[in-house]
Amino acid sequence: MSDEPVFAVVGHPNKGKSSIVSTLARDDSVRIAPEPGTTTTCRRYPMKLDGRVQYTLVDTPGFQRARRALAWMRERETTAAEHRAVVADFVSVHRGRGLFDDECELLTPVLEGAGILYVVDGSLPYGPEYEAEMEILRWTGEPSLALINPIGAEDHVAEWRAALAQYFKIVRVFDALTAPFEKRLELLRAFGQLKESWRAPLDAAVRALEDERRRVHARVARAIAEMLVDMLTLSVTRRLGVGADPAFYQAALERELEDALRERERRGRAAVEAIYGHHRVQRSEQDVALLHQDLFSSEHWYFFGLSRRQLLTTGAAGGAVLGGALDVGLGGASLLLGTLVGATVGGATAWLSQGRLARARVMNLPLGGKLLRCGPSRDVNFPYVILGRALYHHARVAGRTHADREALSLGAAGDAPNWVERLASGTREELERHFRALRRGNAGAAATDELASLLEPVVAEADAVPGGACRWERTIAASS
Ligand SMILES: Nc1nc2c(ncn2[C@@H]2O[C@H](COP(=O)(O)OP(=O)(O)OP(=O)(O)O)[C@@H](O)[C@H]2O)c(=O)[nH]1
Ligand SMILES: [Mg+2]
Repeated sequence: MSDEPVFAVVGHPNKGKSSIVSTLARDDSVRIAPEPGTTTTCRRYPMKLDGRVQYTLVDTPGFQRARRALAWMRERETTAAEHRAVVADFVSVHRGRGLFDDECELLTPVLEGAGILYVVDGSLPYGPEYEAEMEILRWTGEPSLALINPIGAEDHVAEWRAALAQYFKIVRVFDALTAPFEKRLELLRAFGQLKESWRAPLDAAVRALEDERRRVHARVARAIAEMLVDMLTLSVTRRLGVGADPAFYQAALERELEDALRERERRGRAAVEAIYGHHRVQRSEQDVALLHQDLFSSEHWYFFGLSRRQLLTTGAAGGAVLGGALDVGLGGASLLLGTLVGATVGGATAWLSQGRLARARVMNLPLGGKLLRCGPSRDVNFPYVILGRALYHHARVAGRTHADREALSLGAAGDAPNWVERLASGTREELERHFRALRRGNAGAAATDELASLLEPVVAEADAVPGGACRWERTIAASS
């Protein structure tokens, strides 16, 4: 086989083998469940980055009858030099015959040259029943490392270390569910110590992951910047008939704006999760609410899709243009209308300013009405609420392993301001300048670019807190 590092994750059932595969392969499609016996066949999970497979993890079923399997092997034991051949015989004799299916399945990738990652639960006491498993693995002669994955609250790590050290050169504690990024890299470096030819590819994998993390921060910053610009410039409109009372429609329009903002925010959340390779996150988050403010702009007259101001501008350019604009608005059937208004354009400007043109009827249809606009939000705090929520979400996602299948609960809205308070004062001033520009309606591509580069170090910092997002949460809990 090639020298691409391949590791078989093996052990007793239900000790977090699949969780480790999921976290290290960064793949949230790996099946993980509280019941033992979840994984029944081997499956390879290549970790691809920069267009190539950096390393591969093989998920395996747990040992079921390790003692009986070892007894069979011992009966055929001659010298240590033959151990591996006896294990290979065991697999070829028992494959597909029912009794030792799981043992055959999990030993196959090891006999094909995969490194062994032996997983135990450090929250349960050590017991001799594991010795047969470790002995069989030792007989294969493949490079191996033991991982103590503490699933529960009790701490039996010391006794596990003492036992494992007799079988494995390298023993590490690794919490599959919460291991922060740095800890994952550290483990990959340890894998590189197992076999000389794996060192270089695993060092390269670590570097590739570090480089990618920086690119990820830039992409997250951009996703948040795009969402901010969209949400801060979002408005909804409704065309009302000439006699309609706008007050009657305001509540519905406000709800429409809130729904549109929430939808935009949800898309932003999913985009950030996807950047980190999380495609199946169930998220619960309090909906963003509009702050109390004057969301409704004064009513405009509309005239076939053009605001009064547009019409006035167009009208000033001459009757032909106004006639043309109407043709665009009405399609071919408006020839009559175009001529009609084109001819009277001198008076149209005056008509428009009084809303009279909108009231005019052609073939019994009104020519226009009132345009009611809700949004964008002008509240000075609103951008910080959105940003705070986004940074909080990001830190939680950045610190999340792919083995974590719990719903992502983003807690109370009160968490968000803490995140903004952490911003350096210089950054806050710069942000305020951008938010002011957005309130003035300056939302071009350059605005998004600038905002994205301003947010990049903020995003990176949230990810670099030792202990990951969980530490941040504890700080938030303590300070609130
Ligand atoms: N709290 C906690 N739970 C974990 C950890 N690792 C695994 N679990 C949980 O333990 C259960 C079993 O995890 P799996 O990864 O499916 O274990 P497995 O060894 O692959 O199990 P089988 O395929 O059935 O042999 C799941 O409910 C996991 O969420 C951990 O580090 N901490
Ligand atoms: Mg499994």
